[in-house]
Amino acid sequence: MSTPVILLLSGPNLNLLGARQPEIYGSATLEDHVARARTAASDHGYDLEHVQSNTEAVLVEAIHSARGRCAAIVINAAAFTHYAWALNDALAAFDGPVVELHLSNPMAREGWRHTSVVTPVATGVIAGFGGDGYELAVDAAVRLLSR
Ligand code: CA2
Repeated sequence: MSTPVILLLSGPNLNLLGARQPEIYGSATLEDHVARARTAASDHGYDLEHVQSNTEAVLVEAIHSARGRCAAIVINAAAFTHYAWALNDALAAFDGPVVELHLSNPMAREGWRHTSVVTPVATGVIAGFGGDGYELAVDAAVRLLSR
């Protein structure tokens, strides 16, 4: 049997992590976070696929391609979190657990970040734990899958 896959999705500008705004998002790069998530997945017997895009359509296509193929999705949709309803529709058509992830705690920030179009179709949310959130989100997905 093939190794089950967790899909990690990263939204716009997360490719800039480590280069700007370390006071909010930390100094680690996205590659550092993905490596931590991959190790956490591997520790539980899962492969981790990662897709980062600054384009909403690419993320929608990645969610479609996960249907029937990936066990769970972990998604940090970045600013798309707050308005990209096409992500909501695509995630609603995915059968497995969906863990919404944020480095910061959007609810403790500006008002426009308090709306998430991902939360209504997420199984749960990990937010505000910085880079640790990548391990926590993968662990949460694995726990949900073992229920
Ligand atoms: O806290 C998170 O993980 C966010 O998803 C990050 C998004 C933000 O829009 C969400 O409200 C919360 C922003 C990611 C952009 O990251 C940058 C990194 C370096 C320089 C500029 C932006």
